[in-house]
Amino acid sequence: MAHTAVPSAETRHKSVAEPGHESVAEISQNSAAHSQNGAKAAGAPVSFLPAAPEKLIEIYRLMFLSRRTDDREIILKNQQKVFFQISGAGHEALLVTAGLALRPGYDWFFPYYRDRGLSLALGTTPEEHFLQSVGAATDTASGGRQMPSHWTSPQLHIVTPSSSTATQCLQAVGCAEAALYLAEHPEAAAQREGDYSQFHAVDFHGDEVVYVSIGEGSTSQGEFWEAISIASNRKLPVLFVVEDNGYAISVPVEVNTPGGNISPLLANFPNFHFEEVDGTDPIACLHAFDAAVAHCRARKGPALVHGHVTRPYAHSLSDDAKLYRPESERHDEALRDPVQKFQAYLLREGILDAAGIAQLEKQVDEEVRVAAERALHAPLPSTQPSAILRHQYSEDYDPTRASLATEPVSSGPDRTMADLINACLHDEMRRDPRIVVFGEDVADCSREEYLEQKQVKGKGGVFKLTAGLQCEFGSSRVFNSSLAEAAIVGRSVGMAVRGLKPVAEIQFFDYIWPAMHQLRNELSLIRWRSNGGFAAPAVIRVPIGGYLTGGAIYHSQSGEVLFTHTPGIRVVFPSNALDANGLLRTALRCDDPVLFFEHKRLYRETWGRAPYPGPDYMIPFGKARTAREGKDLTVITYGALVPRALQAAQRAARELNVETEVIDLRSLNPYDWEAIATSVAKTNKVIVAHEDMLSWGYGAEIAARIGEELFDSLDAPVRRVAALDTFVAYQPVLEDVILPQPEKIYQAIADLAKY
Ligand SMILES: Cc1ncc(C[n+]2csc(CCOP(=O)(O)OP(=O)(O)O)c2C)c(N)n1
Ligand SMILES: [Mg+2]
Repeated sequence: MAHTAVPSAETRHKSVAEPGHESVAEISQNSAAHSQNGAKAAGAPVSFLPAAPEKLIEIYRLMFLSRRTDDREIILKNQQKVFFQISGAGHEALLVTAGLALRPGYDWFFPYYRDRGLSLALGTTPEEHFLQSVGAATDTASGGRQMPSHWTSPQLHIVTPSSSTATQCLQAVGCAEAALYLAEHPEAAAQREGDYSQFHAVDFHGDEVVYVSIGEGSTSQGEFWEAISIASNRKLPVLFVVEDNGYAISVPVEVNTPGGNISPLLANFPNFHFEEVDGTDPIACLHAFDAAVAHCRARKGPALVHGHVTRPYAHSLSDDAKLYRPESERHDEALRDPVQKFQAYLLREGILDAAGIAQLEKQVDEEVRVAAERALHAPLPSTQPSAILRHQYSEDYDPTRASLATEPVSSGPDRTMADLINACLHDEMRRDPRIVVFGEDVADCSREEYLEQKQVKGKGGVFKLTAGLQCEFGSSRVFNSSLAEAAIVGRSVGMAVRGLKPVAEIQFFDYIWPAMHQLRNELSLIRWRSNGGFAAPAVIRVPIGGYLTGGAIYHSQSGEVLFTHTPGIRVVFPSNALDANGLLRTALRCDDPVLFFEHKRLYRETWGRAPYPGPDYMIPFGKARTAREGKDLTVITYGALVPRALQAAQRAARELNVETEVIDLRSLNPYDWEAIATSVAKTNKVIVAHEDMLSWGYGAEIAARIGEELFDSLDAPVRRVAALDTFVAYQPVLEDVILPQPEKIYQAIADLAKY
């Protein structure tokens, strides 16, 4: 069987060739000299062996290195020198052979916490593993932010993982989509000065494979099935590896998986190559991975290798398997231990003799001992808050800098917010070939022939915000996603990590929740948790809000505060056409992930229309707009409450002779504290108004900070105007009472004016 070309063991593991270390070839030679078994001795012609003896010895060395690294980490944990341990024990044969079948720094990797063997086979070092165990400043994966066993290496293309089971599957799908996209659009690799692409070189080869692994228990997650389904449907070069150790912590496989075996359940997905193997047998695994990788490289579709492995060390060091697995079961499993079995195989086949094994193991033990020792003396991370907060956002591109602001080059008639968002998308897609637009219903028409034959006009979004994009830029750049919100955001993460600029749409804010995991635990965290190693500057556009008359519970929700409470993601919420255009352009050019809220009620409002401002109009994030000047009182607000606050302010001027200043925040994270402070210092009275519910709302933070920092400027208590603490009801008379109306803002102004 032809082996995929992989960097040699020596290139991946320089330590092997260091002085005092024998190379695998030397161990093989030495062992042959000792061997009594001439015919099968290493160095002799061994055409009946499944692979070159050096390769088999290297597999054993890596398996043993993986096991010993775990063993050493367990000792360190017991000595309280490290703080967590989860092992790859029992998974080594499957993972090492996976690593050797793939190309580090060429293919892409989305592993999970059992993949020590893969990580070592790809070229990470035991010292790097221990630096993560101790949480060192020099931990190359995360600088002390992530637990051990969260392998990460930009150089090797090992993408920063979280601890969430299954989220990695959708990211791998996005990464594979990027591979196909870049092969079709090589011009997208170009870098431009002055936007995010300047800082993200893109590499692609046309036949790279994306590896993702998962435990058998975690295949119960919906995100796994979404990933399988999309990879199958789009024929993506994703190599899925299911590491089936029979347990998810204490839950046996038959509880998670109908029939107790995932393979037959998957068998009908089209375009896949499936392999089910004894994952404790490296020879069987080698064959399985060779076939699976070849299928992916040839762009025939995805592959899945289901390996049956063991779990000798319980789930983690915090788990005691004796509580739920009887002695007999653990004993039977021990007989399948991959390291012991493969050692016996090498001896039996005469590939290594006892002295050769001893020499190899001694060398590995020494390597592990030295690596651990060095890590224990590594510097700890800085505890300065500024250092802790580093890499939450891009250090290369500051989307708040004042110099981004441009003057509109206005021309033509007033246009709606919907028009100017659509115009911005057209402009930026023309400028930036890395932009890919997708989501539910965003395409003009998935069945292209209907468009080509001019049988249909095309849809372009339920609110028509993306209308005409597919017609202008083609179906590889603008396409409908499957109806799966976690997948929309997870794929965005994977594409953005590869250097694309995904612009995804969540159809209604009310349905963002399936994507919450990907937004909260993934998109916003990629840069910080990898200590700046990876970034995912995707833009997620989300129609939001009520005042729709009949929108009811599931088409009227707000909840932006849940995302302003998530570090790492920019949150933008324009109130009018011009701001929407300028802020969206900043979002598309910047280097951070952005959640771009578009108020549905404002899409086509007469208020807030503006002429098209030109293809380079930008507004920096974190700069509020004074929507109305006033000297007596300030209303701080955003979104649909801007026009409502303006109505209330006009009435207050007319009826009460009170001049109200209205500050439109425009972006909620970051927000313009300076503008708030300046206005409050001038008016000494302040109302914070928003559409979302009152309690725990966005206004609570602003009001608290005003109380803390601007107390001396206040002539009256800070007031908040917001929705009732409930969802928006269907019947308009109920909606009118639940959501804050201009009348309510007016009453608050009137009350405050009395002070
Ligand atoms: C989304 C999510 N839910 C729960 C957990 C807690 N958890 C961590 S590992 C694990 C079991 C995973 O079992 P399996 O997928 O079989 O992998 P294994 O640990 O056996 O290799 C659970 C429940 C988590 N990390 N993420
Ligand atoms: Mg398991």
